[in-house]
Amino acid sequence: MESKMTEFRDKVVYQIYPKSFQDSDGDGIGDLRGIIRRLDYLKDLGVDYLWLTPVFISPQNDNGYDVADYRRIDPRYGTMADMEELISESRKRGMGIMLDMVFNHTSTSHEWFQRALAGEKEYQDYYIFKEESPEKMPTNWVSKFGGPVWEYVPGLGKWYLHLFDVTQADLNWENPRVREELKDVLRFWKAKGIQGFRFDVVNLISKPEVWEDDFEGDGRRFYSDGPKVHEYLKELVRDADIGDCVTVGEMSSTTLKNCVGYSNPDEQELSMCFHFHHLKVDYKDGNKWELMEPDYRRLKELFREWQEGMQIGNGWSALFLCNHDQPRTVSRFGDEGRYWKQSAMMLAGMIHLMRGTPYVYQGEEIGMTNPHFASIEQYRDVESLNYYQILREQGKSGVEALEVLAARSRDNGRSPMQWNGEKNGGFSDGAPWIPMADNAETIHVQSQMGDSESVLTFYKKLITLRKEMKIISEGTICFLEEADDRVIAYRRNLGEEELLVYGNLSGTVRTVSEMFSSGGYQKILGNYKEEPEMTDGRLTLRPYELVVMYR
Ligand code: TEU
Repeated sequence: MESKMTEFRDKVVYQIYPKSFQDSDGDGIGDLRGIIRRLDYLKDLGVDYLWLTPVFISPQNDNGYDVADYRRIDPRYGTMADMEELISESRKRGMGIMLDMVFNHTSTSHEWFQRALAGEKEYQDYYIFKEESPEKMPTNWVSKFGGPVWEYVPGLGKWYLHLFDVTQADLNWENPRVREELKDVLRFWKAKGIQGFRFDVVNLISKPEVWEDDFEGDGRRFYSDGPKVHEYLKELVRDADIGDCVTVGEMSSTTLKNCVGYSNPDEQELSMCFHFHHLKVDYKDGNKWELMEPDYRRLKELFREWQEGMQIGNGWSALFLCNHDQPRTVSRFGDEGRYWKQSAMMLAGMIHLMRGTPYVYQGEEIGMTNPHFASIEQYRDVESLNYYQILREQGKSGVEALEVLAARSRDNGRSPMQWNGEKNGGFSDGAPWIPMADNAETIHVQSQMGDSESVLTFYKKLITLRKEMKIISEGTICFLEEADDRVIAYRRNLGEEELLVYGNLSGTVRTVSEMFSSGGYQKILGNYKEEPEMTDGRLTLRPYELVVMYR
């Protein structure tokens, strides 16, 4: 089993947000046939798995993370026949499809919830209903999207729990029937040829035994990595027989110890984890809605702590700097201007060469930036729209609130894919469901294809290198002491081989603090044509320079 559970380690996953990837029928919404049309592009990029965020029947209050039927395709995205064709066409090209399983909650439009509302006790047990007077919420917890986590249903005289939107009701994993239903969903998709699963906020599924108010925080400490989460995951993977699929769990406010448990092959839980600590280094006092420049020292410390900690525990990380919930990497940690290209490449190399499985989020491979929305009408995301109101209520002006959204909104990662210089970037013939980024005419796939110095070509090199060099997928990692906050340096080792990675996280020249003797090393990758510069036995890095040495 160990081999099955670890054989994905030299693979690369490409994340598709279908709504914004490629529209094929002119309704402004990306779809499955659009993805099929772009399969040759993805094969050429060299990725192994395509993770699709949810395409199931859904009212789309949270863009599909509110699932109303786990076995049917939402007509906005196409049909089951389209999905089957996507699976087989991908397979022909050597790529597997990974689906997104949203098992912490369902849409309140789901039949189960509707039957619960209609008074069927059996289905009320599928969710977390609490009997309390209408004046008193069961706990004081705050929803991830703002507001309370409880909603009162007058007809039933009960409150139900929703950690996310009010239309996303949390499932009751304590109920064995719920667990059986979800296993069945996995069996259904595996039988269709699905080769992997991403589990949405899966470390939130096990709720506490005692429901109490949180006077220190928003309640998350009571339900993150809950008491039975490891037990449930083991059972799910075993009974649904998905141990031979690649599986990744999205872990919200998790701990290193738990992530080791989720992903150590001996535990027979998941192949790997998404953990987010490194993506909070620009949250002031941990608050996403308070702007702050990234704390690069903290960023490096977190990489070190998690990379080395997961290695010691034989856990495995998903490597990523952005996704559909995050701002664009280059806008956040790099430079959108003069060093756009260098910074996009440096950040890519920095993350891809760590220990773990890299994820490329659509558009990242061409260095897409935040879209620079300037009015509230351009936003679509439920969280952004809620927080715009909350920020206004907290006394921020409209301009200030928009400034926060422009940096933090999840819509930053959701503007449509930029394919070419034509209408709507080649994404759609119709009006896109969300506006294009303001630089769609200059940053696009077509202009980077076949250009040996483009960001796209650099991603291809990184992906090829992973296939050619076992040290990247299997080597150990050790972070190097580095005094400069803006220089990241680490070493990979496998047998006699060694790989050194140096990245300059700034737009100014930096000198690496450790002495470097070039004995036997050769530069195998970088984002500048010139050879690395040396000053008094030390490497000097140009703005956003990445240097990868091998011996
Ligand atoms: O996200 C989980 C999650 O908690 C966050 O990334 C969240 O969007 C962020 O913390 C808010 O600031 C997953 C999905 O990736 C996301 O798109 C869904 O909205 C969410 O679960 C609910 O299903």
